[in-house]
Amino acid sequence: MEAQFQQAKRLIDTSEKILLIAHRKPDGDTIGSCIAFYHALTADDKEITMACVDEIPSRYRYMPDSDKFIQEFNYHEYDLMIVCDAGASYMTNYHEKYEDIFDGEVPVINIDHHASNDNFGTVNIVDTMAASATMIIYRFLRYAGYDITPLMATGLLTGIYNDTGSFMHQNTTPETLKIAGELVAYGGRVREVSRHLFKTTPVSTLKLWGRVLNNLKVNKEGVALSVVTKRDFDECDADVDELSGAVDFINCVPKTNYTVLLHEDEKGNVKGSFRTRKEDVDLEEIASKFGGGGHKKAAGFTVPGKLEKEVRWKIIPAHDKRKHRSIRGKSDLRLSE
Ligand SMILES: [Mn+2]
Repeated sequence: MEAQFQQAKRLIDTSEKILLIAHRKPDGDTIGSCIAFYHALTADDKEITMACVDEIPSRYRYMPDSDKFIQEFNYHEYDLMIVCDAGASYMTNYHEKYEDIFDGEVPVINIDHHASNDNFGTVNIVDTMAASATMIIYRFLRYAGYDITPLMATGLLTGIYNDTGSFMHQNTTPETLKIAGELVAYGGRVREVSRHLFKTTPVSTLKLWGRVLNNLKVNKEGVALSVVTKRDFDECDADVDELSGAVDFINCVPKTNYTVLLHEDEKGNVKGSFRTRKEDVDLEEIASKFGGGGHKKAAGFTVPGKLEKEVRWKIIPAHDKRKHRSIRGKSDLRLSE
């Protein structure tokens, strides 16, 4: 990691205008990462812009300057781009808007912790053992000699809280707790982070989670499965972001192998999220059957289509050309009544 840190520091030191990029559907880790970098590099007299294709959800707006994210930019104007917490370049979604953005004209520092990361950067700081991208960024900022302010510490702590489910996921290690402790010592506001991330829930979200709980079943294969349809979202007046965390919440049924939450999104896709508490289940492998990916214990996929209930819930693919992603014939996701 030292060599990559050194290369990244050199790139930053020789750049004036730097663009920080969060991944699409931003979460506390990618936002906290950008905020920490923003404060560190602004204090270093750099001209910093933060960008994300999607709006920053209100629950993360407690972080100062979280309102400064822009959605569009001219990347040719920048000396350097730093992409935080994106498991692949397409996770930024900017490859659609700006086709050649990652072709190397502007150097890219890719800082991430997903096993799926394809090293799309000029410099790749990828540590799949890190619980959050902010843990790696914290190490980097310390290495590069930046002062950690309370605002930065709160952003970095947000990433750890977000990705460990407030220290409840398997990825919580002695190192995670050690860094979290150091961030608190730097003035990171634990109570503010946990209040916004885990103790603030609008009525629409509670209603939506009610649907998740109500639809939950365990099939013969020991799979806990729940579904949320477009209609559920409409009736609860909730949007897709509000489902975030629900799959972790239902991943608690005794004697199950893993948990699946299927939902329809507003773009005509079915998304699946997998979680397991078992050591001998590889969800990345299961998700890859549906063209998805992730980690061993947390994975997901997206297929164009909708959910339809016959006797069992199944995915109806939108186009036959995606035939190979059909889950017909595969029993894993079926929910026996
Ligand atoms: Mn992350």
